[in-house]
Amino acid sequence: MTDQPDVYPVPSEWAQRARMNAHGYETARTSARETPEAFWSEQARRLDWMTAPTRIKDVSFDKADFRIRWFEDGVLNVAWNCLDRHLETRGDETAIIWEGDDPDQSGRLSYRELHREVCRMANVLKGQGVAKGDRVTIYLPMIPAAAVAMLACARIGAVHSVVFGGFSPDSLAGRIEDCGSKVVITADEGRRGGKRVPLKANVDAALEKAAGAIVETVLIVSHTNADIPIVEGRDVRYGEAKHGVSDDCPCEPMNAEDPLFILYTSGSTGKPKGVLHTTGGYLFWAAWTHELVFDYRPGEVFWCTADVGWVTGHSYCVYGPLANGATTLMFEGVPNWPDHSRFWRIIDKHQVEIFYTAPTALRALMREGDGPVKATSRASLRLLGSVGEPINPEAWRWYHEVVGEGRCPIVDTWWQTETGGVLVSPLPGATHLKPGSATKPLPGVELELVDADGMVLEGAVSGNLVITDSWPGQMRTVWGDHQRFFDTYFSAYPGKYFTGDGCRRDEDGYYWITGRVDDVINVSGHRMGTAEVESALVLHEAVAEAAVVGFPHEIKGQGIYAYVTLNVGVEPTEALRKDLIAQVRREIGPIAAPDVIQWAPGLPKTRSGKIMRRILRKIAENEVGALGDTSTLADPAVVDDLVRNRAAGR
Ligand code: 6R9
Repeated sequence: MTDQPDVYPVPSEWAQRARMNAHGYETARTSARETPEAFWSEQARRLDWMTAPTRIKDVSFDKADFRIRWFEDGVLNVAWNCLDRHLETRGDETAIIWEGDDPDQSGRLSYRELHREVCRMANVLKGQGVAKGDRVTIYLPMIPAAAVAMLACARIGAVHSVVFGGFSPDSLAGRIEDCGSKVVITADEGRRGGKRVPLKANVDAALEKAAGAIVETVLIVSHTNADIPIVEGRDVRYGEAKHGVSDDCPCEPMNAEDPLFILYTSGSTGKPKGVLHTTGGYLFWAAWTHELVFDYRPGEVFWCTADVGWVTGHSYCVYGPLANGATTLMFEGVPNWPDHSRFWRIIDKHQVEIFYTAPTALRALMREGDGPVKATSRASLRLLGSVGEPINPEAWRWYHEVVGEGRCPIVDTWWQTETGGVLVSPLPGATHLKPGSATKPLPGVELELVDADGMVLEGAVSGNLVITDSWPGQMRTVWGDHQRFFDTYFSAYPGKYFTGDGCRRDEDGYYWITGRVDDVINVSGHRMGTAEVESALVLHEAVAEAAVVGFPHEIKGQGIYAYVTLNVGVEPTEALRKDLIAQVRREIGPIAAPDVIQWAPGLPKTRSGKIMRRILRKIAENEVGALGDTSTLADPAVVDDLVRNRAAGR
């Protein structure tokens, strides 16, 4: 493309009309920095408190007195904030628009209807013995029942753990056991791209495996009406259970620091961790950022394409929009089925104003050309958003020019499961855009770039991204392992939260996230720990050792490249390769399936036995001319072999 601008200035109508303009941004940033107590106490009034907080912020990232508490003495209920308080003003307005996988299926729930559904499910859960503080695992497709289940838990003070429907029975089992759920809420089946997902069967398989599980009840929502076996005494059909219950259910008063949910996410070591978010700070952050970043106006239709199994679905399909009384769209299907116009058709069908998706989806659609986009109108669109991984400038420009017809600002939002909501993003009325940059931190977010030794880097440089002070939406602990929380995020650079991301800051102070600097890979916007994939591979009887790295992938952003050393006497065959891929799908889920398996007679190791991933990454990236320092290798011949056989392995 020729003469593409590097900077896209804020359109003048946005500067005039948006909720926050450049002046407002500077003022808020200064207030948040200089008078945080007053600033956050004022902002937190957007929530409806049973007891308003007077103790606003109590934080220390230091080892000696490590603590993160926000709005500590405040009392509130999340379901009240997302439902009850809207009934008088917008009870009959649409809370959720549901679009099924099948384009002929869709529906709407008003705030009043959603409220009633949530109260019923809350009463059913109570009837099953669920009380404040108990954990409930939710394993559902993208149907309104998923939001209902989350809010029903919040209403009675139960802590939900949503598990993505694409995860395997094994992954589900580990998550059920780890948090000790009493109840699992699932559906007979889900639908995705015309195929059925056997959710209930997966729950059965998971519970057979989870020896330590204490699940008493499996609550089954019927969705496809598939024939499913029922385990007497354990399985309860929700459709039957809800008949006998009242649609009145009082909200449990919750302390701001009481847990709201656990969400498992991958890290560089060990099993996925249960990220814990609490009631007041999380809900505030989801609601505040939803309004500010997306410039949300009452009556608008907001569509976040993420699944509720990911944090993006928690904060921007459910909690943020509903706390703001918005209309949120939930889509069960996939962007490329029945055809590549599906997203754009949905936008026209439901007159979506704000659309929020992931770069991987955009790249996949972009490959199909402009035709499927241009076949639709998209006139309702006002603002576009991106999340999950760095968006390459080419995809950004396509999104801006073709999807948004040059009319809609793009908010490239950087954040993490751990951060609860967006931390770095343009504000559409305040920030000039640069394709590929998440631009600047929101008010109250204090970033630094540091080098490997923790030296603070000034000016236009690259380094590791850290955050020097807390924000209300920050995670509070790793479920069951507070020490791991501290060690993972606060030990690398004492007194600072380490994001795990590398980042460049340019001469205008704009931030450009360059990707993970730890052993986490980002596949289609989904986080995957290399250690998890390795564990799944070595479970196979043919495998002696495995090392997994990421490599640049045109559509997925990063792909999974596995080096596998077989046991002595085992022949590498095509069948074995398929078997290993199937094994990973079974153990973790389809999203973790390796794109490449290279047979490796040996892995490059240091003399102390550490695998040198840096070298494996270079080989996977086909940068074999730049392997760097190999002098610490125990056996350099191993590398020559891997380089020689690289092509053969793909
Ligand atoms: C919300 C979410 C977090 C990791 C994060 C970073 C990457 C997310 C990004 C981005 C560049 C963006 N990431 N948004 N990188 N630009 N706009 O995705 O949470 O699944 O926990 O992933 O995703 O590497 O550290 P999560």
